[in-house]
Amino acid sequence: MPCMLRLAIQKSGRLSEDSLNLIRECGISFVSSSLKLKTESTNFPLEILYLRDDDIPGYVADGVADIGIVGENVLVEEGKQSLTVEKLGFSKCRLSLAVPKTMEYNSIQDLNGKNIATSYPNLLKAYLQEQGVEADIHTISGSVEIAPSIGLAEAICDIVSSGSTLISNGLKEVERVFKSEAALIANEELSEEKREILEKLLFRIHAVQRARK
Ligand code: PRT
Ligand code: ZN
Repeated sequence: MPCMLRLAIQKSGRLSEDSLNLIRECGISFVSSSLKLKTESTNFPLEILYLRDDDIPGYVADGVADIGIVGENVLVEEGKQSLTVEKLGFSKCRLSLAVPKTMEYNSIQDLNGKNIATSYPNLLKAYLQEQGVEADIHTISGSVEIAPSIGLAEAICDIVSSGSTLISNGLKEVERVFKSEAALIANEELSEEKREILEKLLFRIHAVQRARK
């Protein structure tokens, strides 16, 4: 069997369409179906695996997939930033701290002793430490924006892009913790053959990026 590079992308979510478009714009053809978990390109030695975004860094680190496309927020939260090959320029967003719009807020020190809900405890912890703030981090996996209104937390730390979700939940953005975009990641011990395929893929990605500018 010819050597193939295995790419992990998000199955369905905010990264999926732009990830697939990038591969297609590289001239790589494949048939994708929402029911399939795996597909092979018909004109390039690439196999695509469709996964939950949170699983992508781990799969690439373990070599189950050779390369992947994932948000830097997930990558750094999982402590896998060393896998980064390069940033891809889409799915831009930020991880921000937000408080109820009625709360008086002057500086990050106002969060001392507060209870903060987030799905990104590691990124938040590092930021608070750097700022010299001691707060209680409450980790929840979703619907973080409603935590203050149901009395679960006094502040939140969540992904923001337009800011409209915060506004519609009566919150205001007060600090930017982390800036994120999609990144291409790779296993650190690729075989010579796979490394050569990755180089070819990168060559095409760079051409696509130049053409987009
Ligand atoms: O099912 P799976 O686990 O694969 O997906 P997921 O639900 O965990 O992730 P998904 O698809 O929501 O996001 C994938 C990645 O897209 C994230 O990890 C980020 O890198 C990036 N991204 C870009 C965003 C956003 N923009 C974004 N706006 N991720 C989430 N949001 C959410 C945010 O959590 C909040 O609920 O959108 C809301 C805020 O949006 P605004 O525009 O109202 O500010
Ligand atoms: Zn996820």
